[in-house]
Amino acid sequence: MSRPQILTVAKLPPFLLEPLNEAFVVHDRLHQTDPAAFAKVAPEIRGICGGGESKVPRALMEQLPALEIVSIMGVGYDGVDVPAALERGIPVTHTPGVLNDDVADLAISLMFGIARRIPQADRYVREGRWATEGPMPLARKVSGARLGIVGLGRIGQAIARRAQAFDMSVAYTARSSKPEIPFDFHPTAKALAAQVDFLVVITPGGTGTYHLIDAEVLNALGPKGYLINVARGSVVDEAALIEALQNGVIAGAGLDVFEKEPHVPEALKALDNVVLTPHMASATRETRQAMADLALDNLRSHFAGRPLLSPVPEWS
Ligand code: NAP
Ligand code: 8YV
Repeated sequence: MSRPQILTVAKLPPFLLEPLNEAFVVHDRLHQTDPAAFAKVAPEIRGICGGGESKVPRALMEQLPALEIVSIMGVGYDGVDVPAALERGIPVTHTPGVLNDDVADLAISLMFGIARRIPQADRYVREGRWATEGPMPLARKVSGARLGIVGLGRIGQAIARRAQAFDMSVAYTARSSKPEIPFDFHPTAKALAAQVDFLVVITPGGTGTYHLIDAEVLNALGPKGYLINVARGSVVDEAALIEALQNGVIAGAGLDVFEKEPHVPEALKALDNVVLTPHMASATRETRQAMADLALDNLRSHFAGRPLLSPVPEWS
């Protein structure tokens, strides 16, 4: 039997692309590189494989009459038009769980990075300023501080567990309160922000959370508060955040995600009270391998007629 044909919609790592090539006939981003060649093979394409930031719009799926599955190597799938897929009975899969540790680790790292000013301190040493200017100004203590988590799902809970080891109090907001979890629930991000020192954002992206963190939330966080975003750039109003950072409305921010990746506004780069990382929260060899394995296994399961390992919740 001929191998199923797959379209990739992201630059996938070799440890996913190589096994994909063994199991399937792979058209690597052909819709972008050679639309004429893509038009010829499009009727045969049965699967799409992409990353958490990939766009899989209705218009792309409409060009693929034989499409049976969309497999995303990432837990976030806000770039996939899930309703359009479900209308045609096409399952969408993602890679939840296997990246919780790394994303939580980076959220905590960004919190320490900005509060203890670690990148700034590194520059201070390298630029010889320690010798000429003496010790750096005092930083902000993290242990024992108040943490607010926006989105207490798989990763949010992993962040909370780590924070407890630093004697931090934990409060949260989410779509619904979780009576079984012993943290204070606040019905809105604004109410939560008013009660904490560090506000960590870890919701999905997409229309449901667009600009959930706006000027009002930042005002509530206040001049001693820090914002950490490891969710999606779309969840934070970036223009409002820049204004808040420039004017001392909040103390600082640690950001792994941005509204127009990979472009980061110059105004943000010019600020000293931010730590910026290039959407790398899950980017360790161990975790990316686990994500790749799960994305591949979902495709294999589908084409072998076995149950999917991790369909998105909308599918169930
Ligand atoms: P999850 O288990 O589905 O948890 C999502 C949480 O967000 C849930 O607590 C949910 O509330 C809450 N939420 C959803 N919509 C909300 C809204 N409008 N207002 C307030 N809270 C809302 O997801 P996860 O596995 O923890 O992943 C979360 C997200 O992290 C992913 O979707 C992805 O965008 C992002 N992420 C980023 C990176 C990175 O590299 N920076 C890596 C991995 C993941 P309920 O519990 O009430 O449903
Ligand atoms: C990756 C992510 O950047 O899982 C997600 O939602 O944002 C990250 O883990 C990406 O998905 C890798 O493909």
